Amino acid sequence: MMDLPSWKTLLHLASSRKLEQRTIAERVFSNTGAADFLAAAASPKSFPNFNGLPEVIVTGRANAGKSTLLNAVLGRKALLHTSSKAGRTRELNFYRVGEEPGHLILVDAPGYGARGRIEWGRLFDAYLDTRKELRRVYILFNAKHGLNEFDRQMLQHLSQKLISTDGTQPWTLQSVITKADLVPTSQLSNTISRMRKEIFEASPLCLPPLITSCEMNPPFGIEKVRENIAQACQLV
Ligand SMILES: Nc1nc2c(ncn2[C@@H]2O[C@H](COP(=O)(O)OP(=O)(O)O)[C@@H](O)[C@H]2O)c(=O)[nH]1
Ligand SMILES: [Mg+2]
Repeated sequence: MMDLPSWKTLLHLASSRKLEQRTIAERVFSNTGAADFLAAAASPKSFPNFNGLPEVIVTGRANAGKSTLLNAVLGRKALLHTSSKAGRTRELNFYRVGEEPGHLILVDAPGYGARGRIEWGRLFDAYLDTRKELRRVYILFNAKHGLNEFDRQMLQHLSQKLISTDGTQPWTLQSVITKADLVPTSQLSNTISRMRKEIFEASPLCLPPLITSCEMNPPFGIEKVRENIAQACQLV
């Protein structure tokens, strides 16, 4: 009979795999200066072609911190336009990670909710339904505001799209809680537990939230987001 690996060996393998994942993610995102804006699409006809590079997209209510998070992930201060005014992003914006031809593409999307527009929703849906390169959707929730009805509807909407009619899963869904710095430390753990539960109730297949803050110095949670993206794109 074959010898089974010991727990010690398994633990060692798991920890060296974690280290490897981190190193690869660091490499993927290391050349921050090379990241670039590639294209904007206001209609499905203008979805660009990047020769099959894997893509991830962010969504969330207006002001959830989508553009800020992508700037942080890219290691850039202002490649993406951020704003305290809601609804500045009206198109899908495509950004390359790394020097040409690039490792992967990040896509910034217009916000949904009271200030979102029907046509932005259609554009986002067309992207989800047709984009072969899509690997993971990141849905962002502001820690200070929690989830509202629009968020629950979006989670349910995404859940329906998660599994295709032939039973395959073309992409995965990952939640992110942003602006953790806006919640007093004493309440943070309660807030996260509550939001995690609400996310699970609306979308059981959504991956449990990563926690970020771009206002902390240094920003919090960005390495985890990078590792998560690299893993979703099967670069690790
Ligand atoms: N305190 C705090 N503010 C943030 C954080 N991330 C983004 N913001 C602010 O939230 C506002 C909206 O951010 P933005 O990235 O434009 O949101 P978007 O509409 O989802 O793209 C801006 O004023 C940002 O400076 C964060 O982690 N902490
Ligand atoms: Mg934005």
